[in-house]
Parts: sequence; C-alpha cells; structure tokens
Amino acid sequence: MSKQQVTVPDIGGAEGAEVIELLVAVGDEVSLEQSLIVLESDKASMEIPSTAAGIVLEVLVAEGQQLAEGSPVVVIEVVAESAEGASAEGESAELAEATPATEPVIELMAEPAELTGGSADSPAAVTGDAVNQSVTVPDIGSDDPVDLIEIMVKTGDIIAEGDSLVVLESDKASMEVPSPAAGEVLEILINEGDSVKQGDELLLLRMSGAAAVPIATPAPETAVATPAVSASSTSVPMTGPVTVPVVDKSAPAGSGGIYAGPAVRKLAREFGIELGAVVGSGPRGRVLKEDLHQFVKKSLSGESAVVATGGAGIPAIPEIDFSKFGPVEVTERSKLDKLTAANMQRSWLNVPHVTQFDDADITELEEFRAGLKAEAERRGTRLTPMPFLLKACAVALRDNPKLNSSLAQGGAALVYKQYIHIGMAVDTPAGLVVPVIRDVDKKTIWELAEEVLAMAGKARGRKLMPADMQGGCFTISSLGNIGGTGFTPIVNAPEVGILGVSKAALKPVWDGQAFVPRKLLPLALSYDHRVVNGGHAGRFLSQLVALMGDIRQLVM
Ligand code: CAO
Repeated sequence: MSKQQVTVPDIGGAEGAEVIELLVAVGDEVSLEQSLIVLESDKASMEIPSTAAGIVLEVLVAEGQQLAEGSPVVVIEVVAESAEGASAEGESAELAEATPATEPVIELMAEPAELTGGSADSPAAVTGDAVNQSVTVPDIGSDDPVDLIEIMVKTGDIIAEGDSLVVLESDKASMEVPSPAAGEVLEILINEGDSVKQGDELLLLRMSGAAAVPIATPAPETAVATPAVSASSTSVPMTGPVTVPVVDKSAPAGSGGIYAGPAVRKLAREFGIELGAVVGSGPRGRVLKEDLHQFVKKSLSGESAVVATGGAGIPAIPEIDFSKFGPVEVTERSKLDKLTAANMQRSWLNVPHVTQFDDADITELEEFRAGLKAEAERRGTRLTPMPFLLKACAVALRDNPKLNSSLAQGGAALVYKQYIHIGMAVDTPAGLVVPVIRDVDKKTIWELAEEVLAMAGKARGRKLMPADMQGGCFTISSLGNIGGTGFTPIVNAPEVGILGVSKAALKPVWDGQAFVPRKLLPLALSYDHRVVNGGHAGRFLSQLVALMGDIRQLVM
C-alpha cells in the first residue's frame, strides 16, 4: 500500500480559493474522484475530487484556509490503484505527491477571455466599420460536452460587453457565458438542449464602433492566440472566433445568488427543485445534497418543506399540481420578474414595514397643471403630477433627513445622504424597474417632467443602464393612472421610505359650512421602522400633503 498526497489542481486561473467545506474526515474511505473539499474563488465554487481510492490518513486543510494550485489537501492510504495521478507502481509507504489529474478536476472553471485570430472555419467579415464575429464556447476546463440549458439573447438584440449570452451546465457547474464585446446578435447558431464543447460556435455577433477592428485581409488560416484579456477589457482586437470567459452561477448567497455546489445544482434541476426554496444546512447556509433529499422526502410526505429566506426557516407554500383541477399554461418568468421577486421578498423579510396614509388636496395643483398643458406641448413634454411629487418629496426629504438615510454597519450606524436622488417605479412589459432621478432638489419642474418622460421611455424600451437604477435615496411608486384608492408599497431597501401614489379623485370635503368637491390624491408612505418612527413619518407625510396642496411652498 502506498500513501498519496492529493493537491489542489489547476483551478482555472484563480489566484487563490477558500476552503468552504470539508467533505471527508480522517479514517473515511474514499473512492477515486470522490469530492474531498469544496473551494470557492471569486469566480467559482468547485469540488476537489480524490485522485485515488483509499483511506483518508490526514486532512491537511481547514475551513476558511486559502489554497492555491499545488496546495496539499489530504493524504490517502491507497488501497486501489487509481487510474491517474497515482504514485509510481510499487512505491512503498513513502509519501508520493499525486500529479494533478490529466483530466482537469474542476470542470467549467471560469477562464479569462482568450482571444484568437480568425480561422478558415469561421471567418470574420467586415461590413462598413462593423465586424461580424462568431462567439464560441470558451475553455471550460474539459473536452467533455456540456449542456446548453438557456439562450439569453435573440437575433437582433443589441448587447453590451459582458452581457450574458447562454447558460452552460455540467454536473460540476452551471455558468453564464458573457459576451466578449458589444454589438448586435446576427444569428444564433445553437439551440437550447444542445451539447456543446470548447470552440463550438454559439452565435454570430456584429461588433460596431470602438469594439470593432476592421480586418483588412482575410482571416489567417491558423488561429493566432493573443494574450488573455479580461472580460471587462474594451480593446478587443478580434479577427476570428471569439472565446469568452464564463461566469459561474454557484455564487454565495451574499452575492445575491444561492449558495450551492455544481453537483447540487445539477441534482436540483433533475428533481425540478427551485434551489431558493431549500434551506442549506452546510457551512454558511450552503445547500447540500442531503438537503435536497430531505426536501424531496418532505414534499412527498406532504409535510411542508422549508424555504430559504434568509435562513429563517419559514414554511414554504406547497407546490400544487393545478392541472388536476383544470387546464393550465405554464410560462417561464423573465429574469427581471424573478429578480424583482427576490428583491421584494428580501425587503419584506428584512424590513419591519409600517404604512401611513393621507390625502393631498391637489385641486389647485390640477388647475395649475391644466393651465400649463399648452406650454408643455410647446416644450415637447408632458406635465403629470409626478414632477410635482418628486419636487415635494425632495423638499420633505431635505427637512426630514431620517427618510433620506440608510442603515450601515449592521444597524450600528446611519448614513445620511447629502444628495437627493429619487427612484421612480416604472411598470414595463418586461417587469418592474426603478430608474433614479438624480439631484431632484436642484431641478426645475420642467426639467423633472422631461426626465420622467425620458426615464419612463428608456425603461419601457429596455434601454436603462445599471447606473440609471443606482443611487436612489427614496422611491415613488405611482399607480395614479391605473386606479385604486390606496396600497402599501414595499420599501426598496436599503432605502428606508417609499411613497405609494393612487388615483386622484373628486371627493366631497367639508369646508366648515358645506361639502365642496375637491380633488384628493391618496398617498401611502411605507417606511422601515428600524430607522423611521411614526413621528418622522407623520411629519414627512404632513409636509408632503401641505406642499402638494399649495405648490407655491415648493419654491420657498
Ligand atoms: N391620479 C390621477 N391621474 C394621474 C395620476 C394620479 N395619481 N398620476 C398620473 N395621472 C394621469 C396623468 O396626469 C396622465 O394624464 P394626463 O396626460 O391627462 O395628464 C395619465 O395619468 C398618464 O400618466 P403616466 O402614468 O403616463 O405618467 P406619470 O408621470 O404619472 O407616471 C410612471 C409615470 C412611469 C411612473 C408611470 O407610467 C408608471 O409606470 N406607473 C406604474 C408604477 C408601478 O408599477 N408601481 C407599482 C410598483 S410595485 O408593484
């Protein structure tokens, strides 16, 4: 019998990776390829398999430790000769370091972008100042084919560099392949469900502007490798098939994803389990195979399973087969819808909400607004109540700074923002988005009117950039043109307040002598009660009502 030390193999360019889980202990019997530890780098989480079958003699790492390629992991007393990586035959008790397996032990590791020259197979075509390029599957650490489970773009889409194109999945990882350049998708060359491997063409991209480098001569027959370029690089001298980096989707919960290894993700897909509905019992809430088994067992026995909402152990809503009761149609939700759902749930679970209601008398404001209709048309804009609401909120936020703050340091501190950027919920066919209007306090009503129109247009045309949706201090959600007398909006955490606006209506109001018709605008202010108390909220809303009732005060 010989001893063998298993080391960390090539981990796909990651400089270091943290041990997040030990899967074996001293004395355990392990088989060839059995996972020993789980490593997590900033790009991927990966299981390191054993290069031999035998008994674990020593575990040389601890959870939390940083490892790099070549770091020793365990020592194994080999009881059966492994196919690869085993020490020389007949080697005695002397410790032999296993050479990393020839077959990479981590499949589908994130690789930096690798740009290659053109090839006869996939020539680059020059059209005006644009270049047509085929985008291929990048180095995925293995020659084995992997499943292409999702195509995230379609022909005609204008995409930015780094936008996700497809999702690949093996039994070790699932990851998105980002675009190496900006451009227009000319043709999709694959189908969902295809098996693909490194070098396979995914789509044809027409790159234009700065990203495109016109090719003066036909692409060379032999691919010329250029130095690795990071995904965020903007100078992309591409003259042939483009290989692109992959982004692992096994991100930890802290980064907005679900904390689970690739094998667990694969199993969850096979079981049809939504991973977000499973409580992870592994370190830092990691979902383990056992958790999936438990989940299935509970589901089958009719016992309520458990959802992973902040690890709070909240009972899940059981999934029902509605087709038992009548015809149904099941549709995939958009990415935006799913993201919004996750954000809503996160805010709802984290923020103790209180909602306070009041009506603003906007009779005079409406008369004033009606009088400006022609002027608005002359300016090529529309003057809805929204710019006035924005301005009034800006004044009330300035005077009630608690509503313009956010919790920090785990609740130990408050960040008071010295700027007033307000988000505006926009309902679009693709889902709900919240573009942010900056420095509302410094803008005129006309400027705000133009920006409301521009942002709503961008939102509905799916032209909003991430920066357009960042930096908000407070949000306004207006259902005014839709209807309803009131609703309780969910705070857009880490903001601490949100204003829900319902449809203005003529109502009889007692003026001391008689009921008179007044136009009332129903307002609902939801706030994070950890930060804002009833006094702050009451003062904020009363001021808002007063400002909307007499907009002359907005200029004071
Ligand atoms: N009461 C009565 N009428 C109202 C009103 C209100 N509170 N708010 C707007 N209106 C009127 C406008 O004045 C306009 O009519 P006129 O052209 O005659 O003046 C009409 O309704 C249409 O307005 P609009 O909705 O196009 O424009 P807006 O500036 O009021 O709002 C926007 C812009 C982008 C906020 C809105 O279009 C929108 O998308 N709202 C939905 C937000 C949402 O979904 N919130 C829920 C989030 S949580 O699920």
